[in-house]
Amino acid sequence: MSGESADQSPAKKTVAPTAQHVSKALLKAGPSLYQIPGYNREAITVGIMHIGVGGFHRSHQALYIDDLLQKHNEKDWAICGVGIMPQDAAMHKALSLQDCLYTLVEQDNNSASARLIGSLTEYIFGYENPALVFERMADPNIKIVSLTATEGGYCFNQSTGALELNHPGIQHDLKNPGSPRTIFGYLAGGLEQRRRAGMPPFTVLSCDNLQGNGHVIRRTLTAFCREISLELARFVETHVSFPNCMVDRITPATTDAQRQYIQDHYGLIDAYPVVSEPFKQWVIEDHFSQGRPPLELVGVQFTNDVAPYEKMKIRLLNATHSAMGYLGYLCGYRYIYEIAQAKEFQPYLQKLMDLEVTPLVPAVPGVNLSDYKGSLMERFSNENIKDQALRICMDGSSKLPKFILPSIKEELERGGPITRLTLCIASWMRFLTGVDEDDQPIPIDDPLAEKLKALALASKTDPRPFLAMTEIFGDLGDNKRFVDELTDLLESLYEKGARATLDEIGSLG
Ligand code: CS2
Repeated sequence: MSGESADQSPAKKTVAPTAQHVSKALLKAGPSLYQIPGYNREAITVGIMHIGVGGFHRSHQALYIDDLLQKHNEKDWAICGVGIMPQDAAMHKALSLQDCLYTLVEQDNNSASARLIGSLTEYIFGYENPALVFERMADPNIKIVSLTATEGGYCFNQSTGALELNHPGIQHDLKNPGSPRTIFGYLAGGLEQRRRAGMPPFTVLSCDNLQGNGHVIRRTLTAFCREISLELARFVETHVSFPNCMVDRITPATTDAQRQYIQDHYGLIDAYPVVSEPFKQWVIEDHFSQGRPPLELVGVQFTNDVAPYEKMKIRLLNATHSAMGYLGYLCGYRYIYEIAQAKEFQPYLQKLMDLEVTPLVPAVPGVNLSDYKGSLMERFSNENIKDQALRICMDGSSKLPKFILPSIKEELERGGPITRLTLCIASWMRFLTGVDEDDQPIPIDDPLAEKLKALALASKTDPRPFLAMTEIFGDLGDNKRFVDELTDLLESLYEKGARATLDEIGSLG
């Protein structure tokens, strides 16, 4: 990652012991500069299978479960991690060598703490060994299959909400049920085994940033199962619980600089550590047909309706992230903290949240929205986690239809302001041309990268060809007010540049 620095100050420099590889052998030595699991990992049972073990799962859900094991002796909820993508090979290798242990460093502006997390006790590389995933899914002790499949992993049409049956991954899974490539093939296969065996199904818990993530996976999975058998679809619709939940913890992609920092400061050689901010939040709807871990003991909030929490988080945190990512990158910044701290960005971001998003967010029980937005700006400004602008800019084709476009639509319906939200779309389109204002290449990381780039280049200051992607924009391309505002902002970005456009929009009342 360009611009990486091995110095992850401000943690005080400590003299670490001779560095050792992370593995269960370290647990015998007891705590050191870092904490270790204080429970017997041999005596705990897997109760959760998690598909999509990346940085976020390991800084969030796996930590909550580790806390339960650590402080409340809850022995039934260890996690079996599953990777289903070819790129999960690196995680598989690291966790196999490390007895599934890894280092989590929580870092704020004044302190850092490291801990070896032990709640993940198995990891299966489903991409190479799908049969083993199915075998484990038939274990009656596994009561929950949770997911972090990214916003794009749910394969639905952004404007209709329906499962994209023509998606290559979905087509593959329907034709090759024994070796799936998507969450759908795994979930359907696992649930079908249980149905045939007369076993109760596991709960499916989506932990992705989608409004109504439980509703989304229920709808899309049922549609997928309908292609296999009506009995299975009916079983899924009637017997499987799909709680909605809101998840939150900013977790940058793991870098070599972090690996070095952990080795230098804690004496740990970890192939796949994770560094995150100290803040974490999880709000879940409480319907789990097969029971659940008592997560309320470790700070998780249970509620009957998670919708207001999700809307607040996705429309404020994730949307502001996107607004910072594209425009910030075009202005030459590479880290989110630099953008959040930049004086010229603050009025833009504040007004985006206050004027264009806050009016759409319903009252959230126990939350003061001004305080919430203040805490977001503080979290974004945390310079020690070095969250990458390019991490935020990944997969815009599936993130922006969830984070930004719904707010534009709702504002258009109520005749409210959209300029600042629309600047995020304009910046994305400018970003997608693949070349910045200094003629340097911009890396585009999106499954639709080629198509997006071609259309962004064909559009330039006339957004109509780009907006014709109705699978992303729905009918927004027919809205004259939106198209006019987007055209003006694109003209400004191309003619005056990113910084001048930011100044102009930031100074609007
Ligand atoms: C980010 C999220 O991917 C993104 O664009 O906004 O990963 C964000 O960091 C998390 O949702 C924070 O909980």
